[in-house]
This record gives sequence, structure tokens and C-alpha cells, in this order.
Amino acid sequence: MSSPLMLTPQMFELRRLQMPLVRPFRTSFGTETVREVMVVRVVTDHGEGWGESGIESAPLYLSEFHNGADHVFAEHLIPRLFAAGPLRAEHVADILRPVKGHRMAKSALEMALLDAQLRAEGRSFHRSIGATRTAVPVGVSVGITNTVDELVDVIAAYVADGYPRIKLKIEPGFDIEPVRRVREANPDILLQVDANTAYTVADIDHLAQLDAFDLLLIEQPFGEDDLVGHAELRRRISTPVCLDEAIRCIDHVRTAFALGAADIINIKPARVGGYLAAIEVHDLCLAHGVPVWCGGMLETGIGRAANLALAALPGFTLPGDISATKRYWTRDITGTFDLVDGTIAVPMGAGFGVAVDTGFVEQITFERREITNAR
Ligand code: SMG
Ligand code: MG
Repeated sequence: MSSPLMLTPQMFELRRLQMPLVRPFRTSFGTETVREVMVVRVVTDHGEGWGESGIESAPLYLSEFHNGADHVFAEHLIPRLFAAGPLRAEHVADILRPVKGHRMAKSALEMALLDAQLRAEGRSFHRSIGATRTAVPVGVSVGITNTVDELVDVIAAYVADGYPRIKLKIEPGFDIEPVRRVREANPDILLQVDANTAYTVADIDHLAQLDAFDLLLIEQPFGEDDLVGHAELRRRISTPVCLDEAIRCIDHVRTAFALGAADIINIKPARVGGYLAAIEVHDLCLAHGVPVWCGGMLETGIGRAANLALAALPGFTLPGDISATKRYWTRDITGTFDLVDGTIAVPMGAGFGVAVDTGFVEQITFERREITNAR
């Protein structure tokens, strides 16, 4: 047998892109109309690859944010990859382990190298992880609206598009009534809610009112470190409790299970440090019989392609936040993903299977930085 391909990274290019959303996206922590996205391109001795960080411009979803990530990439993470010599994507997590946290930044680097490696090997990510499904059921995440009437209209349009599952963002003052109205208008849809940490344990009796609406789950109502609070919530409501922000590595999953803090886990690869870590989280949840689904960070086609392949693994039994391209962008930096019978097809080409439109990327770049291996 020939020895496995090893890559020597020669240059990492960090780009910050400005992408207008087709409609503003409001959560409990803010409203976005133009999304700032950070992507990474790696050039190696065996070709190039692309990664997407999922990091936001401000530290409001998690602690990572673009200006901080820019420093961490340049001063702490990329120098360690250059110093490591020839490597495979499977080695990246260990090489970067001395740097604490910064998992979304680490994920983007591993992802770019994984794309380059798989392209050089002529293999698809989908096949390399043993996924079998060729299309996956998906849902749509709907932001907070100014009025409940507007929310009902927005959701009617998504249901007409064919989405089998709707997720509503909630916050104090926009929760029970909107959910009641949406459920009345759509008695049969799969419906779930996401609070992005906007509540505390003092709100448990209030949140228990959601039990009347046959929700698939309530996602991350309490703080990202409040596993004990989520365990208490789980004992006191019948709606299944799902964790998002609380799960930043596999140890958090183990802790959540030990405390009885989660019925369901949202897996976002960037949040847990990369696609390879995400597969480990998936495997652990599958072994515990805990359903998972793939979360979203309003990705470009790069992240969307990878998320679709991940979501084709058998433990992803709930529809993911992986919507069609037109739900996010009038123009993406890759080809488009379309909804067909409530599913999206998994790209099957080498690497993550998408071609990046570099001309368009250049047009929407507002910051670009190259970090070259001086050795
Ligand atoms: O990618 O369709 C998407 C958005 C999914 O709601 C979504 N993501 O907490 O799950 C979540 C949020 C995090 C991003 S909010 C800017
Ligand atoms: Mg969430």
C-alpha cells in the first residue's frame, strides 16, 4: 500500500466578505442585514482548499469574532501549522490543541486542509466519512419579526416552498403568542424554537407554556454554560430540550448526558472545532440513542456543501438548519443549492464538491490577508 498523502501548506489567505441577506435575520442578540463572512483558502504543494469559519463580526453568538480571529489565525494557529511540516487534515486538531478555545477558527483551517487533501486524493467528503444518503431533509430558521402577522406570512411562504420543518427564533416578549399563532396556522408542520440563551431558570414556568404546541424541541434557552439549568428545565417541561451554544466540544456532550441536560444535540461543526470533531460528537450521540441535527451559521455554499454531507450520516435524524441558497443570498460564492421535496442533494464532487467563484469573492472582499510560510 502506498503511504497516505501528506500536504505542506504554503500559504493561507483569510478573506472577510460582505454578503447582503435576502431578508434581515433577527435573533435575541441582534439583527443582521449584511452578513460578514470569514473564509480561508489554503495553498499547498498538492493544490488548494477552502474553509468557512462560521465566525461572526461581533462576539454575540459565541465569544469568537472576526477581529479576534484575525489575530489568532495569524499569530497562534497558522504558525503552528507551518511549523508542523507535512501533515494531513486529521492531524490539525492535535497540532492546534495547545491553543485553548478558538474552535471556529481551528475548524476553518482544518476544513480548508481537508478540502485540499480530498481534492488531491480525488475523493468526496461525503464518501470519505461513510455517509450514504444522497439527499437530506432540511428546515428553515426564521428570525424574529416586527409583528406576529408578518411572522405567519413569512412562514406560509416557506411552507409553500416545501420546507418540512420550521424553526422560530424566540426571546422574552416574543414567544408564547407567536408560537400559538404559527401552530394554529400550521397544525401539521414540524415546529421548533431557538432562544439563543435569552432566558434563565427563573423563566421555566413561563417556558412550560410551550408544551401546549407539540414542538420538536426548544433550543438553548439558557446561558451557554448553564447545563444544570437545562437539566432542571428538562425535568419540568415535556418539550424536548436541545443544546446549541453549550456544546463546544465532545466533553460538553458527555457532561450534558451525565447531568441529564439534553434530549437532542444541535451539531455545528465550527462550534465543536471542525468536521472531524463533529463526526465524533455524532458517533457519541448515536451510541447514546440521542438524536442530532446539523445547525447552521448562515453559511455560504462552502459551509453548506460540507454540512449537507455531514447531515447524511445516520444519526442526523432531524432536519437541519441547511436551507436552500435563495433563502439566504441572491448570489452565492458557489453554485446554488435547491430544495427538492423538502430535501437538498449532497454534493458528490471531490473535496466538499463545490467550485468557488473567485471573481465574485474578490468583488465582495473587504479585508484580505495572506500568511505565507517563510521556511
Ligand atoms: O444557517 O439557516 C441558518 C441559520 C440557523 O438559526 C440559525 N443559526 O443559534 O442556531 C442558531 C443560529 C446561529 C446563527 S445566528 C446569526
Ligand atoms: Mg441555535
